[in-house]
Amino acid sequence: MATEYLPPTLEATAEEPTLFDGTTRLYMAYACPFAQRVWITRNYKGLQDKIKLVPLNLQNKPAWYKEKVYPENKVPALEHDGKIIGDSLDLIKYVDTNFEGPSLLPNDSDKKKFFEELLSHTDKFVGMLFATIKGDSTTEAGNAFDHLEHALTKYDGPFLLGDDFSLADIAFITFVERFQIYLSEVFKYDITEGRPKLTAWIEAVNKIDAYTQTKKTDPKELVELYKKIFSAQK
Ligand SMILES: N[C@@H](CCC(=O)N[C@@H](CS)C(=O)NCC(=O)O)C(=O)O
Repeated sequence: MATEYLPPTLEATAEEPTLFDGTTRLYMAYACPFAQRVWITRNYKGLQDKIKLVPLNLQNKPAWYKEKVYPENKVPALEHDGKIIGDSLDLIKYVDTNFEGPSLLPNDSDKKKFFEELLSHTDKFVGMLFATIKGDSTTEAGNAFDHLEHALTKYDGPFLLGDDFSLADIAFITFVERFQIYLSEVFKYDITEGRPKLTAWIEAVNKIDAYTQTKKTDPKELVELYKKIFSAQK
């Protein structure tokens, strides 16, 4: 897969696009783990020419985004067929179902059921990871990664639903990417130690171009950002 040209991030002064002109746009931020889920899905399905990336500076967003595009003022949001759809977990399913390209969900009904179970666990998983930033222990994050290690035994990997990369992997990897770095930098904690399935999963996902092309996390910036979020919440 050729490396895609990534458009520049829009600041507050950026002119608004000609909204609802038939162009499908993914409003996102390169550093956002939620938006990255949809970005990976788009890439995997080969939709680089069909879904245009519109990266926003979250610290300095253009006013038209909240006023005319997405009143929740969050990313990701997708402009498609004259409407706006938000929320990353809804969006990865929407993109998989409503666009061409290889399917990211199995036909197998047991796997589909397990997929829904995994999806319903993602918020808790993410909450447990973020608890580490607020506290001074890795216990909760460790429990979250143990859960993932256990989930990977269900179909014996390498991916969460077995042999094939799917939306389930996409839902988790963007947070695993960040917390693998954060926990290593701040706590010298290696999430792969004692977790062979998780180790193999991370390796397998890192062979998927659609994912590696979205990996933009800079360790120093990440640690600074997460520490800032924590001090703002204190
Ligand atoms: N539940 C939403 C969460 C999206 C979210 O929180 N996005 C963050 C960026 S990573 C955001 O846009 N925050 C508002 C802001 O930073 O102004 C989803 O899954 O899409």
